[in-house]
Amino acid sequence: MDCVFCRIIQGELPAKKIYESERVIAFEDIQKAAPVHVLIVPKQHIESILQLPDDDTQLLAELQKAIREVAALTGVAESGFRLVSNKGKAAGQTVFHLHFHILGGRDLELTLA
Ligand code: IU
Repeated sequence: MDCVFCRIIQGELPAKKIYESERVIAFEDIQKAAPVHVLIVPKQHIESILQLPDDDTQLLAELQKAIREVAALTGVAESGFRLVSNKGKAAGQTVFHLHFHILGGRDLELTLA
């Protein structure tokens, strides 16, 4: 298996876990870009947001719940946070296993790109 997030999910590589449900895991980004920088990741290998099935309502609900729980657990639910998912190299995607960045804990720049 050459997917680094699949290896984290299998427990083969370490990560600081923040939250877990049946089909979703959230762990701290290894190279934090903000005081709070957590990745929300489906356990199933899905390459990007475009491969996320829109009829998998359980997974969609678990992802939404993970966003809410991680925001609460890390204290950014009130202070504010940014939610980002990069799709493709040109957008900066470096790990080709779908993930959502939650960034917060400081004032973020207003620019989106
Ligand atoms: P991107 O959107 O694909 O660029 O985000 C990948 C993120 O995964 C990036 O912020 C890395 O720091 C992070 N990461 C990680 O947390 N642990 C790892 O072992 C590897 C990358 I490789």
